[in-house]
Amino acid sequence: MRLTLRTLSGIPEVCRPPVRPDQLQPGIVHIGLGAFHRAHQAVFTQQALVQAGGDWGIVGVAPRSVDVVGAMREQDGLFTVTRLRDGDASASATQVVGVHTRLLHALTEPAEVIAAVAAPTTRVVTLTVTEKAYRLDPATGRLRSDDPDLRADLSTVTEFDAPARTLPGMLLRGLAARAQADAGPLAVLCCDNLPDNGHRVAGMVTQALELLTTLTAGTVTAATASRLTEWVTANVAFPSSMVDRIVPATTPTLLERVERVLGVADRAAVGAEDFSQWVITDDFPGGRPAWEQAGAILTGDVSPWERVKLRLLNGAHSALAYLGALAGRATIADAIRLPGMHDFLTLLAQEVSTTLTPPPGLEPEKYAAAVRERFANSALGHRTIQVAMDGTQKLPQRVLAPLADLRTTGVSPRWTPLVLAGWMRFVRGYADDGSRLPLDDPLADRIADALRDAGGTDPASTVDALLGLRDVFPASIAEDPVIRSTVTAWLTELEKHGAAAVIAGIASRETIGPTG
Ligand code: CS2
Repeated sequence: MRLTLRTLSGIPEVCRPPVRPDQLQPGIVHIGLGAFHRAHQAVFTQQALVQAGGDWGIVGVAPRSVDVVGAMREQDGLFTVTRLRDGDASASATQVVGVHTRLLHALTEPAEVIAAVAAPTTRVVTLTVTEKAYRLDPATGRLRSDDPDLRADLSTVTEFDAPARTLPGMLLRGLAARAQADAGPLAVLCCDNLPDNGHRVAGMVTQALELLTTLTAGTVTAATASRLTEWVTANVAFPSSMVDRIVPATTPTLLERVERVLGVADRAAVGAEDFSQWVITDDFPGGRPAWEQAGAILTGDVSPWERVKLRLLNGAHSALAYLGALAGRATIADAIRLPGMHDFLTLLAQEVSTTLTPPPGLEPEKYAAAVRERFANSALGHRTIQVAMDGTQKLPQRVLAPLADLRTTGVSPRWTPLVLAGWMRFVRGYADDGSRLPLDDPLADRIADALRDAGGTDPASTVDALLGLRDVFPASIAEDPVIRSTVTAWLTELEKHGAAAVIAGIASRETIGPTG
């Protein structure tokens, strides 16, 4: 038996959803049906509907994988979110969410997806597709205009029933269809961990439109491109948002727990920490759900929030992922329990905080301490390998941007370079005990080529080779002698002693660690 509208009455009352998908009208198209969306935007939207109502049901679109779409369809759009807390196995920790009015699979149902974006009832498109899907150059944030999949998508931008290969391609098709139907203004809201994410996506769309005008192949004429550009400029807003909730990949243990609690199976279940935050630029020309009534902060400028979060939370998360994985720790909670890790993360946060202008009332040291407590939640079982993936897409905003800012103010950073050195050792593919580490990164082949072509396997050659990936490391980082020598010194330490010993020695090595 599965969780469905029909079996809802049999599950414990405390778990039942406050709204039902069959009583909602859609107003949002969400692209990216991963665990994060289900535990974040879906939950905020449900709460906003409870508080203020409105036609804000969600049409959920999975770009590639069909699994979640299949599972949610079989469950009438329903799924559960379980709050994961040590020692809490209560039924009330599991809540059914019922805001998805329709589920679509972009690869096999491209025309339906485009029609949903073009529908006048749709007024917001939200995105959680991960950093790499935007096809942006990580170092500059500019669209990778030489990407063959993207070019193929753009040259067929008005073929609405052909599946798009890329997210920018899918979005442009949707906007082209909406422009054709003149279906009214729209907000495209990025909910991925990118810096200035609204501006990035706006830039992505503008650059894709420029590219469109230069492409001669395909069915697109210059007139189509310029009409579309005009329509987008007049009708589409790209608010920014800072999203925060730790949502690890679903495990078999969680599925079993949920089935025990509900008495029926939920194949789209997700587990998450209790904490949840959403800060959004209030720029929605077609209206929006009353997310502020669900606890979101609607503001004029998200960037101070987003910078604090990317640098103090995500930066520390990546540090734990690489150094923890090297030290043989399977989860983030295990990694933060490495002796000395708290001291290191505290020093790292102090160093990074000098690059921040936090929003009023936010104290970076307190924020960083609260983040460390969240990471220590062992009920999450968040794997270091999961956070370690896609490093080339994550490090620029989490680690390289604060490094560059520190250098601009004449500081010689000491702790941030250790995170970079950890990544460099991690991508060599072996933990400190010699076991293999997987490299899951869109630039994995380029990393492998760079390491193979390096002059040697010593730390200096490794640093040279990897900093040569210029679409990841801008010249301000790659050519800075202080950064190069500090990263090389930390990599040498990591190779000599292993990550656990380096971290254990941090507190006592304040005066003897690499200083550049
Ligand atoms: C993590 C984030 O996987 C990762 O890279 O750092 O997904 C993190 O859990 C979220 O941003 C928390 O809001």
